[in-house]
Amino acid sequence: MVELPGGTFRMGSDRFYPEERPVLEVSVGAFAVDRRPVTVADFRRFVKATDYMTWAEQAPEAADYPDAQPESLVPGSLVFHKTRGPVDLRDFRNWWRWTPGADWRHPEGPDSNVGGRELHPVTHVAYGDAVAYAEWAGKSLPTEAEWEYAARGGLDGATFTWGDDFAPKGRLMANTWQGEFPWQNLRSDGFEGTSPVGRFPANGFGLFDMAGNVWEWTVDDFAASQTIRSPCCGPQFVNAPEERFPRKVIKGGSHLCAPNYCLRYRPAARQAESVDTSTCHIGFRCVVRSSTAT
Ligand SMILES: [Cu+2]
Repeated sequence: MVELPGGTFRMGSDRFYPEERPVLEVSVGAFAVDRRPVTVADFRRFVKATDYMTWAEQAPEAADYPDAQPESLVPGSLVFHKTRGPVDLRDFRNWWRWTPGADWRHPEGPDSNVGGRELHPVTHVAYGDAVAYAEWAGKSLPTEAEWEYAARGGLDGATFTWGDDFAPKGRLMANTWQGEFPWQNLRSDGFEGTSPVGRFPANGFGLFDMAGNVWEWTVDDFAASQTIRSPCCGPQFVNAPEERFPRKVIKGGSHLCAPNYCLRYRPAARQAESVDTSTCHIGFRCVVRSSTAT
């Protein structure tokens, strides 16, 4: 982990999506943060030690999903599928598929596995799975402010975690989507899906993958007052007031974020995700708050 002193910074951005506004001055206390997202190997150690079963590995309760078809009340998770050509970007069902048998060990479904991906971020973890891991590790999940403060790496107000230029000297600094989402992945960064953690340059605080690769869970509830006019590459379940599961803020963007659709590989970017949702592009990292001032 990396120890960060507390500090005050400008959180949010007024240059991109409405849910990032307004820019506010925010202070955070001292804390330590994982240098990298939690990997498949890390998560495997946790599961071995505790026999933990993730949300995706358990059948959803019918009572929680009154509108669901019985055949969809089976263990599973959301998997991204590249389309054959351009599609209506307003309907995420064009590229997200509820996939029975998809889970952290089977990221593309029951016939897939994580062979060769032990050092990739763990995916298909719902919010409760991330909390359970953090508790086991003696850590916590970050608040949104802690996460954004860490992601900015000391560059106050910069667009990206590394500065204002997306590709300084032509170098790609994070695992994002190049090409036209969701059908053309040019792989200019070398990866179509997730990438091993730490493959791209660290930010000013020595933290890896604070942009792109996978979205990361935070403990903050997504403020109900904020409207979402620009749905992300992610499944954007805007729950009704009687929602059964609260929505949390996720941060950082993912390997699915593309400029033509979702320019969210930025520290200010944020999305709402229902706590019961797991996907192939959401993971997490942990923090430890300093309990006493010295
Ligand atoms: Cu996105």
